[in-house]
Amino acid sequence: MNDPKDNRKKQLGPLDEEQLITNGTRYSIKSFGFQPNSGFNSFAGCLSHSHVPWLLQVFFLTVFSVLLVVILVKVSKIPSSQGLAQSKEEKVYQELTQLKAGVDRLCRPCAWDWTYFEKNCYFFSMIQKSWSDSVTACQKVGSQLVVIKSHEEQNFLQQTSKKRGYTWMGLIDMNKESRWHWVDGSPLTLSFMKYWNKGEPNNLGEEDCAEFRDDGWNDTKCDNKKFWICKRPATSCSRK
Ligand code: MMA
Ligand code: CA
Repeated sequence: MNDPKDNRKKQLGPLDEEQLITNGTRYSIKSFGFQPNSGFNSFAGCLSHSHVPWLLQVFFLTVFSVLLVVILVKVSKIPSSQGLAQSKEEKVYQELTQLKAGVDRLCRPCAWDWTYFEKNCYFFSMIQKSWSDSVTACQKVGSQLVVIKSHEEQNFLQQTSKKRGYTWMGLIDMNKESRWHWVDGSPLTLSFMKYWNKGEPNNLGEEDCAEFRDDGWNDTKCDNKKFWICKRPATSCSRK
C-alpha cells in the first residue's frame, strides 16, 4: 500500500534526516509539514485523516460549532464598559429625581405661622397695635402692612378679618385728606372704592387710616389699636 510515512522518508535527504535526529523537537521548515503528530496539526489534521470515521467528524464539528455559538452568545451578553457607565448615569439621574421630589415636599411657600394665598404669604396678628406700630411690626419681619392688589385677595382678607375683628390694612390719607394711597405708594384705584362701607370714608373727627370692619372698609383714627395683616411674596418651591 502507499504509506505516507514511506513517501516522506523517500523525499528526505540525508541532511534532513540528520537534522531531525540532532534537533529533536526543533524541526526544520522543510520537514515540518510532513510531521504527522506535531502540536499544530493535532485536531483539524486528525479529523481530515481518512482513518477517522466521517460520522465522528460530523459529530466533532457539530460539538465545536455549538460550543462556538454558546461562547459567542455569552460574550455578547456581557455589558460593555459603555453600557455600565450608561446604567450608572441612569441610576444617578433616578436618585436625583427622587431627591428633588423629597425637597419639593419639604419646601413650604410660607413660614409656619404664615398663610399662603395666591403666591403671597400673610401674617395675621394675634394682638392689636396702632396703625404706625403695625407698619413697623411688618417691616421687622421683612414684610409690609397689607396692600390689596386683587379682588380675590380683598375677598379672602375681608373674610378672615371678619372672624378676628377690626384689622389694619396699608391704606391712608394722612398727607392730604381724601387722597387715599397704599403703603407701597400706589393710589387707591376706582375699582376698589366699592369696598368702603356705606357712608365711608367719613373722616369722623380726623380718620386717616383704613381698617377691615364687618363686610367692608372704614376710615378710623390711626392711634386706635387693631389687629393687622402683613404680606410678603411666597417662596417659589419649583426652582428650575
Ligand atoms: C365709628 C367709627 C367711624 C365710623 C362709624 C360708622 C362712631 O364712629 O368707626 O370711623 O365711620 O363708626 O358708624
Ligand atoms: Ca369712618
